[in-house]
Amino acid sequence: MRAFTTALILGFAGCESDCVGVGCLDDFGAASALLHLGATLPESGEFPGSEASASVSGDIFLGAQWHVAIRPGVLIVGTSADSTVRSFKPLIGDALTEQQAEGRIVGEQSEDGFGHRVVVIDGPDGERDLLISDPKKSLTADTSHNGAVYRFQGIGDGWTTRLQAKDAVMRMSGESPGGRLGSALVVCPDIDGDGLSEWMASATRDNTTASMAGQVVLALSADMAVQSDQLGIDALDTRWTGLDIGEAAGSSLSCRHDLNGDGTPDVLIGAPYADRPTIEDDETPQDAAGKVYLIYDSGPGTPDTLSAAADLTFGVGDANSWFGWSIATGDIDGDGLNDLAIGAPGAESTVGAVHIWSGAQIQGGDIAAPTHTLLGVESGGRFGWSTHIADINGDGIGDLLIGAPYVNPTGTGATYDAGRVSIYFGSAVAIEDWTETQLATDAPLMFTEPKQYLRTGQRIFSGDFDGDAAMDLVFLHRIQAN
Ligand SMILES: [Ca+2]
Ligand SMILES: [Ca+2]
Ligand SMILES: [Ca+2]
Ligand SMILES: [Ca+2]
Repeated sequence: MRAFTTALILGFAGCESDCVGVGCLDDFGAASALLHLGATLPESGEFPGSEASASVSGDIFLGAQWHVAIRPGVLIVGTSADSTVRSFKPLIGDALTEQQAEGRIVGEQSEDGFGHRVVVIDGPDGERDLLISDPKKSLTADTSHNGAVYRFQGIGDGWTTRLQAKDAVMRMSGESPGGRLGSALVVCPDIDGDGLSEWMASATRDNTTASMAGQVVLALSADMAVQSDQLGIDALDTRWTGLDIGEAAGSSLSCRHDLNGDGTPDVLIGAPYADRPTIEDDETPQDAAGKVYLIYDSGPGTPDTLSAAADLTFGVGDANSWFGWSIATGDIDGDGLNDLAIGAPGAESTVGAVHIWSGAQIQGGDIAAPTHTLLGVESGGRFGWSTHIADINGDGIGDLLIGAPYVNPTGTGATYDAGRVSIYFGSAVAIEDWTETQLATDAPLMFTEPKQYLRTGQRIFSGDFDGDAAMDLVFLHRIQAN
């Protein structure tokens, strides 16, 4: 079956560009989302990125910046370039094109960026709802790019009709022009205690406290229940702003897991462009060293700055590390405590690094140095661009996936920006006792294919497509525009 699907997928992307190497990005302006069932993954070795259980590919109108949600038998794909979200129902072996979408939702205006993020959330009625962000939403002509988040009822497991943005049961808009609410969007398990999930969104260019400092709102289910269906972010009290000019707080968000052991999920907010003193030089802030804020008590609150609200602030590395570009949580050493991995793709002159804090160390409170650090290999590879934790082999322990989408495995133009995903299977070994496996290429399993501009690892999505214990993956690749 695998050989068959590989032939299909390679057949689709088979037309070769005349352009080779640096400067050919425009030739690869389309995208393909490749589904890999967890149960089909090998335990070790190198696995070509193009081998897939199923795929969805688009043309240049859909652009290359897709966002994907995985549900049982369903892939939901947001393509902000054409301001559309599509629902697909691929069978194993299928290589679908965008024309084969069963359902669609189109944004309010074609120049919007509707579909920038798509995430599924449990609805109050037991159905699953769909949240869609549009950071380029402009409310009026003179308030451009406030951004917005929409909620659609009951279609989180797919749909078969054509819907419009106005069919949403809720639209929340950003507070400041140019702030771009919906730059990131995630769902949190219940925090406020009513049994319903929350969601969290960022406006990374928000100017409320300082220019481009960013703002994050936590939309608690209890608060949302008393709001109108058209509201602004300022209707909600649980939100935080960056304090420093240009820190872009909310570039990454996470609220999936409890880190301090009180049973309530905790909030992590990345600000990769934040300036921060390094350990070596504790006086002078280093440009874009990056920070991650951890907030434990994120229940109903009042608007505050992140610096004041954070219980812990993480930061490792020098100027331009972009620490906090990516964040993942989960128990990767099987001790029952959730662990934290933070990507710094700019570290070591864009080689990139991922720093890991064990749950035990976080609960101890001394987080100045990480428990363990994994390093990229190639200059410019940007290891840590994506960081993801999901149990893909179904053994009950979280597995760590790290993308380095700008890796060039041969150093020639033909493999420029081919990219790589390094996969570290979680094991019942304490993180501080991990062996010297510190380089991206020491990972037991790697996904890579030597093909220019594929950018394997630029975005990693997980979810349960086939309903077994192992989580399934979707990797997003750039492909040639046709
Ligand atoms: Ca709740
Ligand atoms: Ca907690
Ligand atoms: Ca752990
Ligand atoms: Ca596992």
